[in-house]
Amino acid sequence: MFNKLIADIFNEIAELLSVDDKASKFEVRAYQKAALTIGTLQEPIEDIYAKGGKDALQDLPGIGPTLADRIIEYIKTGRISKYDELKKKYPIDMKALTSIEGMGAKKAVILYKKLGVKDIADLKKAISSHEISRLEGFGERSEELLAKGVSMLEQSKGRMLLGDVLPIAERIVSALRKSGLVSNAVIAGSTRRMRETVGDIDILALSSKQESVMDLFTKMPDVSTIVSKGPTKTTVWLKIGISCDLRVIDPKSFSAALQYFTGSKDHNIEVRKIAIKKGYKLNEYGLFRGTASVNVRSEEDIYAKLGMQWMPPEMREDRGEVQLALAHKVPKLVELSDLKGDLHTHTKDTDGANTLEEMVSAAKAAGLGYIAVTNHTKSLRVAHGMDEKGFKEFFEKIDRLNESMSGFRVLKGAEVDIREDGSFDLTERSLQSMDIVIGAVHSHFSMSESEMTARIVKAIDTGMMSILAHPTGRVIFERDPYKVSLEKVFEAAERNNTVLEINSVPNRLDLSDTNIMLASKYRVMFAIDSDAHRTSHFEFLRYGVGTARRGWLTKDRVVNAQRIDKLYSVLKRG
Ligand code: DGT
Ligand code: CA
Ligand code: CA
Repeated sequence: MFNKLIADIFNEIAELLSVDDKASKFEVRAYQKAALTIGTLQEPIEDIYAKGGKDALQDLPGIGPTLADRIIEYIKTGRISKYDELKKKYPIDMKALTSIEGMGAKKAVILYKKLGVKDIADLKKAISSHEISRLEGFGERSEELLAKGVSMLEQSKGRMLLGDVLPIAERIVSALRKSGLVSNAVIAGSTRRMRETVGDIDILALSSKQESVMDLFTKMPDVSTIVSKGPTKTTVWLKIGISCDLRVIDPKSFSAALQYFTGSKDHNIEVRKIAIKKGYKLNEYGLFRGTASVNVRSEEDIYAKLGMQWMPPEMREDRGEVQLALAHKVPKLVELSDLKGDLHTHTKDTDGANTLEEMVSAAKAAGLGYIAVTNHTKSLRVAHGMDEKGFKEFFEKIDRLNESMSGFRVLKGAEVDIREDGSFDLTERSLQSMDIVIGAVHSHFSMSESEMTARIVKAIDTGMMSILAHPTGRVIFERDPYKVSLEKVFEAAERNNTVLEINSVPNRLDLSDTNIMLASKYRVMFAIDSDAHRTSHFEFLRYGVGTARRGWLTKDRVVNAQRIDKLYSVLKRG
């Protein structure tokens, strides 16, 4: 399926055109629009072309004859000459450079033109020789920020976001299962534990046809190169940029191997100590008493023999779960199927990609019974935030939609900017008219800890805020959390009945697992939100749920696991 590849190229063409003197704004917009269309198609674009030819491509929104030709060129040759031309003019590693916080396409091109910066290595040189701070429009401050961005990027080396990894791991496992060569295939390691980032993927398979399984695995479309190939363990490098181990396990070792390779290492070490204390030996091959292997059929069996309850993989981080399991006090954690609604979504009316109606039908398809639509407010210009009048009109639209539907409800809300001084950028009257007010920090991230704490606490203490969105502001691999006293924020949330968000966007996951553990010591509730900006984003919810489970949350602590009638009382403000 070429959709994502073509959409990425179109987006990059748009970026390059936007800094090219010869291109018009119109042309830039055309590529962006087409990229959005192609990126959100359900059907492979090559199939659409195969069935309906160029006409079918031109029937897609935002695709005219020129762009249709470019798509056909890619399908036929794997290249787009327009893109090649632009790359010749600007031989810049745009993807790497713009992944740095504070670096857009425009800046990248200026740095290329003025200093010849083509990639991260060049950028590092330019930073250390202080050439950037001397450039007009840059200065010392922006050089410092770029230096910080580079170091964040380097820290991320070798790990990837769970949200990028899990769908690929699932695709590999499902191809193994469908092949008929394995009787079982499962994901283990940090991916199974839903850790927010993954170092490598670990997959276990049960099969008597080791060689055929390994042949199939190394030839999968997701594989780029073979690192090592053997009958019981094969390691490959995947195209997404991460390695993947496949182990074919002997049936009598399967449960022990699953327990072992799920980890974490620290959890395993604790469990092994208990095994030894009880006169057993536990390793990846099995559970043993002396040299005799003990018959175990599942992870539950293994833990039970050691006097322990089974623990969800998300808990296996040696954070006290072993003691809970020994005491048979493992909580029943919240599950994806417990979620009845989503309290943080956006539409096309600000910076979302889909209409209200489209978001509603996607939410229904995701099994939800309600959503709050919480568009951005006017201070957030990049997101085309709405003003009071905009919200009033939009809410009338929601009222009409609610009247026309049964069995699903749209709540009226906003993601309101918490300004530098802790005030909101909408009038109190406008906020009062909403079912939900989500407060969020979107600017001035680098305040001191006491200033940032005062800013957020002041906003919460207005009593106007139902939910605090992404409470630390971190963006994984891109931006550190802002400096803030979470204890003071959680106390304020407790005082005001303000719900804390667990934002499910894969590079946010904010609150994080450990911050959730910290927050759950306070009498506060949590909301697991998708922050969906398009219909496909409801899929993010499972990452939020995974993070909540890693923070040991039960469903009674999650507001959107409640029925809508109960929800209203929890969200009551003022
Ligand atoms: P990652 O890949 O860095 O995201 O994290 P994991 O947890 O997937 O770690 P990985 O791939 O190195 O190993 C998979 C599992 O194998 C790990 O979670 C626990 C187990 N394991 C690996 N090395 C050791 C070890 O030295 N001792 C013990 N007890 N278990 C280990
Ligand atoms: Ca791993
Ligand atoms: Ca591994």
